[in-house]
Amino acid sequence: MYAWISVVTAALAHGVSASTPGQPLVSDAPLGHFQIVGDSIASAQQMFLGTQDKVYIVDKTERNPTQINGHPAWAAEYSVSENHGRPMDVVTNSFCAGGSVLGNGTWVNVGGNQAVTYGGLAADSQTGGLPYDDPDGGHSVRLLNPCDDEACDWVMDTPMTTRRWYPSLETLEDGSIIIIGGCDYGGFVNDAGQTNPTYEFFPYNPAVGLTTSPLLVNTLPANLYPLTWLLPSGNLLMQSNWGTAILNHRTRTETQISAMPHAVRVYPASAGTAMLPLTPANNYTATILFCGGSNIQSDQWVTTWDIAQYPASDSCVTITPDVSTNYVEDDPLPEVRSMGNLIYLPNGKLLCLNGAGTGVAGYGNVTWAIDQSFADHPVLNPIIYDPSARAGQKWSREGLSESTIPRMYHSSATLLPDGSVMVAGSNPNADYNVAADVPYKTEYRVEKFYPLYYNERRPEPQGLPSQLSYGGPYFNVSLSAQDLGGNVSAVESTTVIVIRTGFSTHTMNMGQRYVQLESTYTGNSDGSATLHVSQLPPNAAVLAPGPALLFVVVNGVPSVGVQIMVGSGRIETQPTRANVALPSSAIAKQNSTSSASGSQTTGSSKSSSAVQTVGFGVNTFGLLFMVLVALMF
Ligand SMILES: *[C@@H]1O[C@H](CO)[C@@H](O)[C@H](O)[C@H]1NC(C)=O
Ligand SMILES: *[C@@H]1O[C@H](CO)[C@@H](O)[C@H](O)[C@H]1NC(C)=O
Ligand SMILES: *[C@@H]1O[C@H](CO)[C@@H](O)[C@H](O)[C@H]1NC(C)=O
Ligand SMILES: *[C@@H]1O[C@H](CO)[C@@H](O)[C@H](O)[C@H]1NC(C)=O
Ligand SMILES: *[C@@H]1O[C@H](CO)[C@@H](O)[C@H](O)[C@H]1NC(C)=O
Ligand SMILES: *[C@@H]1O[C@H](CO)[C@@H](O)[C@H](O)[C@H]1NC(C)=O
Ligand SMILES: [Cu+2]
Repeated sequence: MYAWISVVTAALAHGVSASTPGQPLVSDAPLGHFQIVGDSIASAQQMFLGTQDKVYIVDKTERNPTQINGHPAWAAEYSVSENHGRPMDVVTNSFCAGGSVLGNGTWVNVGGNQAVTYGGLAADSQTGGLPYDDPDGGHSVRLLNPCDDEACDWVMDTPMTTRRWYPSLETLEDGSIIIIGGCDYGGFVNDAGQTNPTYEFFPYNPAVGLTTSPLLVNTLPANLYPLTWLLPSGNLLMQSNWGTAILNHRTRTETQISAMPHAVRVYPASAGTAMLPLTPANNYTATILFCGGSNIQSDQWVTTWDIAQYPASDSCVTITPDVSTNYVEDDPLPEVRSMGNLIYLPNGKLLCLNGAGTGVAGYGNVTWAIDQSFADHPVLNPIIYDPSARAGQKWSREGLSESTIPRMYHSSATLLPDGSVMVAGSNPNADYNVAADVPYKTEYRVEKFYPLYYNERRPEPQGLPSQLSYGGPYFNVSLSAQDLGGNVSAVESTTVIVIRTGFSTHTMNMGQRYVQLESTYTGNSDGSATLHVSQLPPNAAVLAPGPALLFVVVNGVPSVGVQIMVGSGRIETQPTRANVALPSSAIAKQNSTSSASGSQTTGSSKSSSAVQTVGFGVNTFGLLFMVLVALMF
């Protein structure tokens, strides 16, 4: 039976195939649970998926026991398939750096802190030397070309002209990166004496240089790591402290818009934030979700009161900046949460995990801190947000179990190609600290969270491209009858999804994005089907060029994602052209023991009457097909 299906599938496959995803390596995962799978070597303050199998971890300089080049390692490469870490050398102090990926696939990590010694105190030498040999990272630009042969490492590039501790990065539609904000020498929040309220572009253009952002000037002291998204209009949404602005990065002009309601969302309040999926149904219109954080006024960012026991916010709001400049109330979180990280699942839902019920990000030697942590009451349970659910029903914890590991300040998370979510880090300590009496230790344990679809047989779509363009000819992807669960009607709701997993740090995944490609289908009489799939919309601001994962989701179950290149693979104005019109959707009558096959066509739109007609045909013939399958066993 299975062999027969393979033959049919092979016959349908075309030459455009880059790689056909298989099944996950883990076959009996504890669904809805976290599982401890390995050791990250360095604490995962910053983390991103770089290849199909490798996750890169960047920490601040500290007394990690693993050594590299004669000093502690504060970066690592983690093999997902082997659950094994390899120490790496980021050279300078990458403490609270920012990161993103260029349109040519190179990852960039910028900024950081001065050289430190034990306890996170400033070192005498800012150019290296014992104990940590961590030159000042304030101006640093570090580049990495991810690899699967364990041969790659970070390379220092020309430094920036100003210091940036806690900068935000966002990849732009030409594959370059905007680097925004930060401060000179850090601290809990920013102050007028050390703020860097400017942005610049990488690769650096001296003719453009630095531009001052009025938003950053006006939102001290909580203006570090400003929350930033490239919008499909080509503008950027920037959110900092209680302020919001639209930045036109081409003219370098800014417009102040609505104040953020209810809570501060940026670090250290640290809400969970994400752009909701961009889909044909919403015409690729961006809505950004902010959940949790903390209601702290600008004059309250001082350490003279017990912030660690101050309850976080449960409020969620959205904004659709290309359409309206007002915030809109959304379903609140089921419990208050600071540092609850939002991670896309390929099924279009968002997983919220990590965080604390009281306090905020940050640490220090103050009497009220929990040892050094400025947060307490870790929230251990994951929750899932469904953007398509009705108001009042968006959050769910059904079938989900708690983690055993508090993950608060300096924790991170990323979606993996197999549809699980890797979670690591948490280190509200100035230096590596695993002392028994420290409640929130430096955390090296890596967990995987397994969504409820994880153990289902995954679709194995054939004919996936290795590159997507902005418009142009469509491509065909074949799904076997088995991929469709023995019911060809499943193809009607099948989606093709591109996800950029982003650069995870401080409760943000910079650059994280979910884009559904337009598709139609042809269901074949043997129960298999062909998807006809458009390229991305002819607008590189929908998804900036660079690497991303491609999934096909059948009945809510994703294929194992394959890494593809979005755009030309170069940092340049991306070529765009109209998408070629897709064939109309159609499902052929299914084979039965006696009747010959025919064909019914629905037309390209999924109008309810047309779907009903097809649905009726499929109900009958799908049932017969399944009987046939049963008989063949
Ligand atoms: C990508 O572009 C950057 C900036 O120009 C360059 O440093 C890097 O080497 C390029 N990467 C590749 C893979 O060409
Ligand atoms: C905070 O206290 C720890 C432990 O006592 C010490 O190692 C560290 O240097 C102190 N940090 C500062 C900034 O004083
Ligand atoms: C969808 O968005 C595009 C680009 O912004 C616009 O030209 C078009 O009119 C929109 N279509 C609908 C149906 O809103
Ligand atoms: C895709 O499939 C359709 C019909 O099934 C066929 O007409 C078309 O030529 C195919 N296109 C490509 C690019 O393979
Ligand atoms: C279904 O019908 C098609 C077209 O007649 C034929 O090519 C195919 O082999 C049939 N499959 C089965 C399982 O009978
Ligand atoms: C096949 O799927 C369709 C749409 O999902 C559903 O309505 C129908 O009941 C299914 N048929 C069978 C035989 O399971
Ligand atoms: Cu930090």
